[in-house]
Amino acid sequence: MKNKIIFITGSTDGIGKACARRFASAGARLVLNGRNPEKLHDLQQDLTERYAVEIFPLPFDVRDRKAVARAVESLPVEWQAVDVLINNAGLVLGIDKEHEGCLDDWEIVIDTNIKGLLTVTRLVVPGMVKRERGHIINIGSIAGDTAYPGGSVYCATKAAVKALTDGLRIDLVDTPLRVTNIKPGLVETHFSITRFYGDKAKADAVYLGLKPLTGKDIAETVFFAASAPEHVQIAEVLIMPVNQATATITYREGVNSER
Ligand code: 8X3
Repeated sequence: MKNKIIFITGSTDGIGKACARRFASAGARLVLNGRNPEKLHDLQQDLTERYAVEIFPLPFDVRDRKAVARAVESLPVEWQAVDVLINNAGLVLGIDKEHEGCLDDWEIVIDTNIKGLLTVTRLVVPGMVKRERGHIINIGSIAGDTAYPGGSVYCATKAAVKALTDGLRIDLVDTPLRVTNIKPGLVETHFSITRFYGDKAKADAVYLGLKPLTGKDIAETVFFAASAPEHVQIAEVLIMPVNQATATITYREGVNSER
């Protein structure tokens, strides 16, 4: 991984941040995206204190097509040859039923999880095709395989990530590029706190009675896929805590096991 350029969207929290750490520890060069320039700056400082790593911070909101284009075009030539694109930026807001939820929130979720991923892919992948080298790793979800109560729109966006990942793999089949969908189950990050609009108690309840995955667990899987031999394409990985069996079935010590 030494000196490879890894471009990570949504790198200032959770899985994205854990990926930044994992690849930094392996000597990669990192293009780190996030919406908040201060958080990006703090992350850059933290990583450069711990590792011998070069970082190019790239603040933008994946929902803003023009900003994404400006940012990608602003990359200096020595940062343009991206080896691995990790499309991680994503979120969920609310746990409402499909016929009752907030359209404004859903627009944010759809624009980030689907259109944002597509925009970054559209801007970064042509360079990979030209260079005949690259790996696109999308962070999907178990939610893309099965809908669950209160997850309708989020699940739809992750089903879209699956379709976009599979479609891209088909479109790139005659190239040396690899395309991967990492589909986590329950991972304890800021994800549920955002979902519950900052209500930490409700977020904590999501992981009650079992040991959830961490961002680091997912970053290890992403790293594994990225460091496989070049002829090996890890198409999908579904990864869950040991006491989770499906999107809705878990075993929780002393707690009702259904979502
Ligand atoms: C995160 C997994 O099941 O909490 O994408 O939605 S889940």
